[in-house]
Amino acid sequence: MKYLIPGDYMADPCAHVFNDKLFIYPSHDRESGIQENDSGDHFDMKDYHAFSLDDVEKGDVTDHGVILDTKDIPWAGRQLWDSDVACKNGKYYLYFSLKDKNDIFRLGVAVSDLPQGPFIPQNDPIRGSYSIDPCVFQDNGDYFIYFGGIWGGQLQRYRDNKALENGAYPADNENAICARVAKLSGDMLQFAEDPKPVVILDRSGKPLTAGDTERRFFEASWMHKCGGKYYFSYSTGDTHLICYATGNNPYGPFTYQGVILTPVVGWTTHHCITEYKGKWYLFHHDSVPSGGKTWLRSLKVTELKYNDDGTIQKMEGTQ
Ligand code: FUB
Repeated sequence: MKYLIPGDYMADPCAHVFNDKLFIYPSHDRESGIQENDSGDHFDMKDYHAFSLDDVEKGDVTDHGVILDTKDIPWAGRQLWDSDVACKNGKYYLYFSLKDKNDIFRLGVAVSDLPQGPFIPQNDPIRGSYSIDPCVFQDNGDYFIYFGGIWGGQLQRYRDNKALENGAYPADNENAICARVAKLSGDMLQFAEDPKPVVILDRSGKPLTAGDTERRFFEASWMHKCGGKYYFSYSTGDTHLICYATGNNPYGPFTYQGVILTPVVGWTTHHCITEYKGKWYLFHHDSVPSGGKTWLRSLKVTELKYNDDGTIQKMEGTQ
């Protein structure tokens, strides 16, 4: 596994091929001095950079500089977390997680004519959006947005897309909280429908339970398609695994398959899976270069391999 941007702290990668180049859009970690806590207040990021490269194994990474800054987002409170970028009809859409002025996480959109930005934010968050970690996936001309994260990501505060008076976690034997998915509107700026739960089933067809912390969803949704199968991958958060589940359409349900990446150094683990020039890659982060500081993470990449039956070969996070 190789560090991609040794000169700065970057995390939560999403990578996409635009105009034959590979573009990476990470979160930009910084030292804020904020005490570490379970709400993630110490992840106090303020801007994003875009990076591009032509060759994952040997090439130089170009830093395109700041592409969006919280000071330019009219509704911004604090904490610019994970993002994703999609392209439609020659325009680029950056989807991001940010707390509003009431300290509630929302999803925002910013638009650019170029993949390297800069991106101009919309005046308001996506209507009806909540929680964190957007991932946008294009399938047969439709665009789907996946999102959500429990604990500091606030997903436990919502049921049926409505805010609860008091956030609540299900009991261990109840169904786990699910990520959400919604089709995007034609202009890419709003949900086109009410978000639906991304249900993950075990091999016997039962939804994973909240107590099944080694397999249930926590945050960091990613969707990719390979060989006609839909792969929903995600972090288990407090058990520090990247896992995946497969299905036969973008909404699921998905059946749990296994672990892609064992725990890395650092608390969070977050990834994306992208094909470039005929190879599949896993991009992710760890906290080795910062000496284990959980809020100062560095981007890594490694080749991802499938077995003949479409299952993904497990990788060691400490490699
Ligand atoms: O970077 C802040 C948060 O940490 C992300 O939104 C989560 O997925 C976790 O990586």
